[in-house]
Amino acid sequence: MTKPLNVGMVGYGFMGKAHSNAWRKVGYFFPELESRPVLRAIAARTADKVSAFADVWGYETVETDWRRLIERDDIDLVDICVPNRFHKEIALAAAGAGKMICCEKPLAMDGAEAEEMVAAVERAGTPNMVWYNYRRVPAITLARQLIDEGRIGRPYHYRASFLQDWTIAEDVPQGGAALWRLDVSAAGSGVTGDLLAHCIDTAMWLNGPITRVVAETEIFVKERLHQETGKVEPVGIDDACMFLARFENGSMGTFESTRYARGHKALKTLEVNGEAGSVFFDLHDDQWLSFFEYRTPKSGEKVDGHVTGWRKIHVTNFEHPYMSHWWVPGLSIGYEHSFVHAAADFLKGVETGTPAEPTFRTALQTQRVCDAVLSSARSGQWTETGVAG
Ligand code: SOE
Repeated sequence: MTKPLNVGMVGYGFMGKAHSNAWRKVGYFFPELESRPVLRAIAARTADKVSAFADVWGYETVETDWRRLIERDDIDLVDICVPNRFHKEIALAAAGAGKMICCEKPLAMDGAEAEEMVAAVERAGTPNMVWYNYRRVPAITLARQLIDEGRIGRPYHYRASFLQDWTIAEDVPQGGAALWRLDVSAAGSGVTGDLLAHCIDTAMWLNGPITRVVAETEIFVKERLHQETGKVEPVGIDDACMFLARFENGSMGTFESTRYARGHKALKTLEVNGEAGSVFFDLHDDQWLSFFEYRTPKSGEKVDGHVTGWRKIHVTNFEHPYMSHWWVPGLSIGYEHSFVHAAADFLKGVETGTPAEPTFRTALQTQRVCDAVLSSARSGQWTETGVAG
């Protein structure tokens, strides 16, 4: 027996597409779920643009004020896909109306806002999730499985990077439709909240709480034309950020992100080195997980040094996370599927009562680390994150 679950989307940009696609496809590939998402309504300010998006994706109705969408009795779930500065207001209203909420990352502009959002959803007792989609790339989920199985042993190092190059030109404006990520008043921060937040979420999921950080940030282009004011204005976001981290489990981390790495479009990598093995992932090669397994030779055993090496696992077998829902072994999936998996896990969480991660409360921890990173970059000091296991 299936039952409809009415989705009300707020926003229709790049993430609006990714989420709409996920709600549309999840029932086809995870037919065991009871809930069948229905694209009931979408809200955005510009009537002709939101109507055009609704036609393409099959939304039944359109609102030009998100408040109207939240007031409607025929909406069960509000999906927030608008610039970060609007997340809190929409989430508080949606929680007040008792709706389920899925919010695009980062949860908020900063930790203080995120705390209010956590309090609101927990008061309302309404299911909630933040779309940190990379946890659900099967190769990354497999990395978590290998770590949980003890295959890398005691972790020593965590290394993460997220490199892009799309803001190098000085004449790229800030603010407005596609470029709000460059406007600090809309985004809250630059690469820290936009890109490193992904790396931090994945890192804490794989390797536990980050307790202290020391960071450096840089703004390479100091002024840009602001599309909304029409004036050249100071740039307030971090163009690049690097930080060192200490994890509660005693391991050390390095994190780097920039939008000025010429040639790199979305080079997201992670590596964990442990006493017994290592894992390495690269988003440009996202069906693969590299795994090195060290085995202490038994006494008298000859070590086959000439065949010792990294194993590259093609994460497409039915035994691999999520893959039994797709094609047959050897055939790959990609970026969009991480959102379908998030939608599936969310719905499963609603059905079983075990919430899908990251909830707003879990995503607040990522927000706290981001705050500590930005604060450390200002002070030049090691900074406690306040995050504990
Ligand atoms: C920025 O370019 C961006 O689109 C992020 O906002 C996404 O979260 C990331 O997954 C890809 O890059």
